[in-house]
Amino acid sequence: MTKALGDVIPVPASVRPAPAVSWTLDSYTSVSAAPGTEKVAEHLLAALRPATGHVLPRSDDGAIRLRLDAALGPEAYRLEVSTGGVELTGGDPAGLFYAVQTLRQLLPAEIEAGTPQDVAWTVPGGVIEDRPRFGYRGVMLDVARHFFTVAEVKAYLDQVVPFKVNHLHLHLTDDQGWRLEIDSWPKLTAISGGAGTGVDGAGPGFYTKDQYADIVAYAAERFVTVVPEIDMPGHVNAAQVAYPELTADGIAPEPRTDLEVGYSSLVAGKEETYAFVADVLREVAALTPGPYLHIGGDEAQATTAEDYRTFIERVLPLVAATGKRPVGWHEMAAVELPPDAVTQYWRIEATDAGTAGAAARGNKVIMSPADRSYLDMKYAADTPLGLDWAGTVSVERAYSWDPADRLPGVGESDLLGVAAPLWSETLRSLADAQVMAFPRLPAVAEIAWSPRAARDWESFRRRLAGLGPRWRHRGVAFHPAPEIDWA
Ligand code: IFG
Repeated sequence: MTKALGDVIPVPASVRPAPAVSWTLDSYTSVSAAPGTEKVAEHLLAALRPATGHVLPRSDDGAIRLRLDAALGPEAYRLEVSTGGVELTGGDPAGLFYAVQTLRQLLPAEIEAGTPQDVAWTVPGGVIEDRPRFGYRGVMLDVARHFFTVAEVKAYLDQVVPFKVNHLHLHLTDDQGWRLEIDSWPKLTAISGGAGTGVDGAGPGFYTKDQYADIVAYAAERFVTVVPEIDMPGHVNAAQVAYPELTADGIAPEPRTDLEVGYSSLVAGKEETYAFVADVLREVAALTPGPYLHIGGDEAQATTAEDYRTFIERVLPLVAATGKRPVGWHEMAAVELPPDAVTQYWRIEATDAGTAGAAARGNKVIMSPADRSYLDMKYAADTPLGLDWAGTVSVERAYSWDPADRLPGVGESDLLGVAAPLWSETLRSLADAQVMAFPRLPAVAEIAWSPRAARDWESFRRRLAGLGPRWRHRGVAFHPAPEIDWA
């Protein structure tokens, strides 16, 4: 049964079906890639060859045609299926990559299998014209509480890019562990990045600079920008275990593998603190082609309000000195921020004066409310993994909200976008991460990408059902949420 043209997640901005038209990929199909589309063509072939078993050679008059047209705009695309074939047009290579993601979903679910399937590869006719609502469509992976290897991070990327996600925020440091080697402060990983420094003494270790660069490159090939987070002034026990001079009394604290937060703080009044921060930010920025450096700033309960302000006001210029844009959890708005600073709202209160004040001054906001977008929240009381301090988050709850309505004083034009954090205190494997992320990540991704007016829970839950077979073909673990009539 051929899918409906609009049966895609995120739902496209404009879908004009041509019911009498369809096209079937077969052994005669070839691919024409216009100049500048070669890299995306490789992604297309990698997506289509395994399950179809066809060579899909390049040609000048292929039934599948890839081209660019800047007039469509950034990250936008046009996909036309006619009796003669499929034309994918990108406003830029990223938009063309998103056209490929949409085409994958228009093909039968078997396209996601790794071996040739005996299926009619028919796609429905018509025209899709699509473009993102927000430019920042992110996922965050906490690699500090539980460390995920390079291969696991790449696998997670492969599983989120089908939903047009374009930012990967890596939470690299916390009380339990420090996960990125810093040449000028080698004990950070030598002492606090070892195997078993995760929660419950679990987890492999840390990224060398080459491994981090490998993740960055892999993400970039999929049009995903990496946003590294060095969380401070709180969440720093691991750094202080490695370097006691970063504490008030110079005595190393005990390593911690429990779940408590809010007990550690860098010392705002010590010059060593800023020498440390400057070195770390400089090295992390040098590894990060993307525009953002995330400095955390959350849950600084062990830092006085005055010291917090002193610390943030001294660190923001250190970020600027690296040429990057500072991002921080919304507590950072306790100080007057430089114009390009971005606050990431994460809590569950109905209002937040700091964030609204920052927005009023022109600072952009990334919306990540824990009671909607935190993928580490339990689906329901009986969910084995996850936390529930923000309440439980069903698939419907993850879908049925809008970032422009979330906080008074933070409207559509104040938003940089939306991100779905996955904290890893209770996760011990990639499969654990997948069960918590899927199917709620597609819900948040549709909020980040699709026109608000095009979103509808009944439509989404029907379209979501079709992802089940695709995840099964890919071997992606997911939560078979009872409210979805899985295909
Ligand atoms: N809040 C903490 C995280 C993590 C989370 C788990 C933020 C910004 C609770 N800070 O979310 O470190 O523990 O849901």
